[in-house]
Amino acid sequence: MAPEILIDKSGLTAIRRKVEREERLTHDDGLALYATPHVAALGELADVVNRRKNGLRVGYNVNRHINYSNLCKLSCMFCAFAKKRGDAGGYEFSMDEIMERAREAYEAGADELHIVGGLHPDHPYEYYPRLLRAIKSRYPELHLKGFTAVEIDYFAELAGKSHEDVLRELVDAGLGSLPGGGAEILTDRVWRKLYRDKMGPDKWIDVHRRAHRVGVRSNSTMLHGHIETDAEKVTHMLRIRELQDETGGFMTFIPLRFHPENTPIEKLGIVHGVSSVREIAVSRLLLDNVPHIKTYWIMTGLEVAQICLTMGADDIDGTVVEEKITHMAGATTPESVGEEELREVITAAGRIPYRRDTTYGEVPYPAPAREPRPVVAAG
Ligand code: V47
Repeated sequence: MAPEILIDKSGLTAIRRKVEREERLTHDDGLALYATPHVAALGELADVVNRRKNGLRVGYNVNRHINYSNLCKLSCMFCAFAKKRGDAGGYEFSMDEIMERAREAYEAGADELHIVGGLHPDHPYEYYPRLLRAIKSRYPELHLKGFTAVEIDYFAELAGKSHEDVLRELVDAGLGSLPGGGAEILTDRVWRKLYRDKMGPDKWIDVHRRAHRVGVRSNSTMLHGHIETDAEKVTHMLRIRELQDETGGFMTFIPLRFHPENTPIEKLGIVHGVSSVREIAVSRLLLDNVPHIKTYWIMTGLEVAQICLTMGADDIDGTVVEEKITHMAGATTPESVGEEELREVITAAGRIPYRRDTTYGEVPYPAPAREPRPVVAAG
């Protein structure tokens, strides 16, 4: 036995060799990455891969989330956001309220709106292209990253159209890309236990495949810290890697830290910060074909997100401004952070901040001031 194997306390020597040779990691390697108690060694290895891909640059964007309504036909076990009509805490923004948020974002210099909501019980399909068109015609500067695969599938059902036709119509109305939500854990066991009335793993993958084929790029996520096993997380990531080999359409992967408060599985509690670091490092090592790994500070806190930047992540999401999905589930982070603070967090981690657009193009910093545009009533 080689001497270094004898002192391989982290269990990572064989994987380190593969990383040096830029060899693809296997499912078993993924299990070893989860098994090692040496998170610092794991993070160092992920940082090697990240620097190879992205150097020292870390992206952030100036964005705003618009969660247009939390009325939802589904009842997922991990969700505190969804409400039925008449429930306390249920809400839906009017078109004018949405336009007011778009105006604020535009005037604050944002480059992106992140638009997602529940599966609304009453809106007809036509509501969604109308919403995009209203925003995009007034604020063409804003990239509209909107609607998870779950919403796209619902719209196709409402419209009686194919996913491709719905995606093309939404792009025509102003859609720029799809966010990565709704993936949860892409295994049938977790699907059956936690989100069985929502689209399953095969369909989530298929909607993204179809989006990529019609030229719509997307993100990918993984909800961790509930009932999933390490093996299921590895399977989840390898499914994303497989689709990426086929289409190349994913821009980034984002581990999402489960927040349990006000959910039916509240008693599970919340995972510690070190889990967020591990998910970043493991995903950077396994997802060799996904260009970016994002630490979503809303769910980890800025302090843990900063550490993630030294252990595999090259993106910290954005300014966000208003966030409901995690905050209704007990998040204690602020809902908003300033651009300057994001740059400071990145710089203090020894990295070079760059302001990016949704598709990872560089945006000039500081951005030129924008002229206010008067609000007109939306149709
Ligand atoms: O789809 C739901 C998850 C997702 C909880 O693409 C929860 O750039 C934690 O996808 N605790 C929405 N998570 C968020 C999302 C996202 C966020 C930021 C950036 C991007 C991107 C995508 O949040 C949902 C679901 O997977 N979620 N409930 C909860 N209690």
